[in-house]
Amino acid sequence: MDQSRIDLSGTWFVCDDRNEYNLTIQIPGDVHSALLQSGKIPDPFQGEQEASIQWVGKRGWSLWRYFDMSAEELGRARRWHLELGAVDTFALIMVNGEPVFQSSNMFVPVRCDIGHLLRPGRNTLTLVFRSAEEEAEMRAERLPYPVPHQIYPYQSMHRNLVRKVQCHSSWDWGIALMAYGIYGHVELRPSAAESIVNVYGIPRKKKTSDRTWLLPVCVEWDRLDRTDTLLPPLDRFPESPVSVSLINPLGVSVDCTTSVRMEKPGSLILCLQVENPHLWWPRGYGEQPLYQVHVHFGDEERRFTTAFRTVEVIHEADDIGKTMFFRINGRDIWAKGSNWIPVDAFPGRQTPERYEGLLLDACDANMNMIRVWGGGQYEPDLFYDLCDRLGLLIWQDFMFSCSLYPSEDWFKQEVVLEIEAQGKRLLSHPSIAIWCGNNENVGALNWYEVSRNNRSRYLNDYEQLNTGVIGAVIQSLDDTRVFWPSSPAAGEGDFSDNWHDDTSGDMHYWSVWHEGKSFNSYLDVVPRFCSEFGFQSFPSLDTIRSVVSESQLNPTSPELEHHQRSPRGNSVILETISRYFRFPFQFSDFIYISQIQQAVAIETAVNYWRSNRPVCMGSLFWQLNDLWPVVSWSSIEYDGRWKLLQYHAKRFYSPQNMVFIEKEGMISLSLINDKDIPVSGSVHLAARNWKGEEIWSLETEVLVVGDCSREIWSTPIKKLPFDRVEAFLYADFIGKEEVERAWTLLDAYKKIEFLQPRFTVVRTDVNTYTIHCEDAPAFWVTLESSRPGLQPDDNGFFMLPGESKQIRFKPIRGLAGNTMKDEASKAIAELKIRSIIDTY
Ligand code: BMA
Repeated sequence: MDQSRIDLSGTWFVCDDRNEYNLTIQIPGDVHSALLQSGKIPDPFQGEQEASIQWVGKRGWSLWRYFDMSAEELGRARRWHLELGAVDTFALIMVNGEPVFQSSNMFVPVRCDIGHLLRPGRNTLTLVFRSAEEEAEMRAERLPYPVPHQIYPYQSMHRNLVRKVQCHSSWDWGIALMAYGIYGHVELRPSAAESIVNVYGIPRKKKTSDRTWLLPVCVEWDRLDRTDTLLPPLDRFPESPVSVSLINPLGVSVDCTTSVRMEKPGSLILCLQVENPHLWWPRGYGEQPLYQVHVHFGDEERRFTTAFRTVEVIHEADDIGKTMFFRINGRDIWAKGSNWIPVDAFPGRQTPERYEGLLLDACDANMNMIRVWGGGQYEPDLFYDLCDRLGLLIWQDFMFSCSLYPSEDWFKQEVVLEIEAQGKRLLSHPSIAIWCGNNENVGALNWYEVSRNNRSRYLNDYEQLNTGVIGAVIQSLDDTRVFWPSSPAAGEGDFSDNWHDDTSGDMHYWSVWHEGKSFNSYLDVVPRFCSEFGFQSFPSLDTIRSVVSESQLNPTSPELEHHQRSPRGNSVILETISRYFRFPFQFSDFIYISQIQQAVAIETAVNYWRSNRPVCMGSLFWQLNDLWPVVSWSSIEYDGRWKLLQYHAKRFYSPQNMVFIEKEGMISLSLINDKDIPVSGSVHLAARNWKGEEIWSLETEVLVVGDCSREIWSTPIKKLPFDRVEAFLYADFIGKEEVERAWTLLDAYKKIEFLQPRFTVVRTDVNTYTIHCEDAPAFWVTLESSRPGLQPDDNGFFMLPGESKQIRFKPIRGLAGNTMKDEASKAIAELKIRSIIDTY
């Protein structure tokens, strides 16, 4: 932080409006965390205690702190701006008892001049919060007609009427925790009479040249005398009041020509012309060189980071419908990733370590895109900085989800400020590939009786807000990216059902989970881009034990059922297990099978859709993370532990792999190549029986060019010289490239008489083991260590008899990151190893 700023984070005071609770609170942070830390509320994650904390969201809370300023310090600046990253949500901000600002949208950062109220000596900054829940109720009463939203068992009502993280009010994987707090930066910034408010810009390639780029840097400032709204005429500045330098990834200033365009009073654009910059690529496609822009305005300096790349969303008519895929620097990208929800239900626990941990985990699983889902939050700068650095593309929703929204003026005004603020904050990030209006709000038009009965009224409201405000504002700020109307959507101006129609745009394919269809029905569709599809599993026994009592270790116990928020969730999991697997009677086996099942479901979809490149060009499964310990669709548990799905994702998203597809009586093998170099070599394709004896095989030569998927073998299943239930198939690639092995079972798993493999486990280093498999092939080999905080670097894998594999246990990233740092050096006392036969 710049030396002259005064940091106001740290210990504050908090009390409720009945004066029953008086305590300290860490800011940035939230009231629930403070109450929990001082023992005033029970842990809402535990058992069914969520109910007993709901009162917190219904009260008003005041947060305050004192800070001292000397006369000398005060005299240093004409103005002092109070800057708060996010105020959640309705707070009257007061300085020394005088009101200065009323916040009403947590997505609009606060910046207000409080200089005139500061005095030498002690100053008091107070935020008087009123209940967002009550405000929402009041707004609902004032509406001319109802504006419904989705409702879950624990629910804070009318969340769609307040601009606050929508899932604070609960979700089908989320606890109801209506947070209050101050997040992000909390500081007092000395400002000159004129000072910078915003700097931002994203490079674009000059149309007439291959090597020349333009980087328009927008600089906005305000001035002391707010009544003097007119900027002095341009000739007052013989030269621009602003200067800009561009620093390349090596830290060297880049020579570039600059032109200046005055925009309107208080803003100008400095356009840099840059020759032949290093290009930024998504991970797996190239490097991520980042450039720094330094803006000087008087004595003030502001910086931002950006990069040079082009991004296109190719949405063109073809024989099927209309494509949807991302083209970066002219290269078509197969987007592999997942959906992101807020890191924690307690905003105060959304630490940098956890952001970094989750994003590195996404990278480790070969993802190249993350969708910031519209029911959550615009993430802090750190998230976007990390994505820029790691080459993770971002699908950025605006924060509207699963609901209808009002389109009255007061609401639209709040939204205009929000989109302007977030657009300017985020648009310089090269990782953001698309702006998307909302999550599933088109579908929501059909979810409620009122909107079904009066579709045109609600559709009109939807359009006014979505296209008329959200789209219009972001497009006025950023003409380099597409504004995609909604997810899912067939395209602009289309309000049809993209849950079932796979011909155009992005699809949410939920028929397997929500409609109970078989895993095979993932093969009934070839989405052009699947931005959501998911299947739930139970988290690990350690995670479950951390929130339910020992007597409740059963999927349908009251405490564990409370941690299942999808109304039919457990029924779907249990019913699906009984369709595919032998029913596990041990609780730990049940968890294990539920995770295999989830991994198989998502893998079935991804394998098929990747093999259908270029018709399908992306899959983002639902969902990467959890914000409390819960049964959900996530691939990573609340504490950062990987479920089997995340390990499978590492394999099914690997840049070069082979996949078996069984469809309409045929079995085929495809090789997928997302790299730009050809894969050539041979493939050993074989069938083995349950003892592991090879009973059939063939060798075939393959050549698959870059950015391509090709079927390399196929046959009617009936023509295989063995019965489905007798053997399984696997394929190994022999050649220079590292292509993942493929394997598949040919019958419902429950019909198969697996045999017991014999494992020998040898410790080769502190927590590194060599696992050797004998006697029989082993399916979904899974290791569990007695040391919480450590997890294996591979899991849920397949082994042939005679094969060995080295596994290293590493500290779980993120939540456990800091506390568990030295875990890796402590030896694991007990190592459990299992494969599917152990559940028989
Ligand atoms: C999707 C999401 C979420 C939801 C998930 C599971 O469609 O957009 O709203 O949590 O399904 O039902």
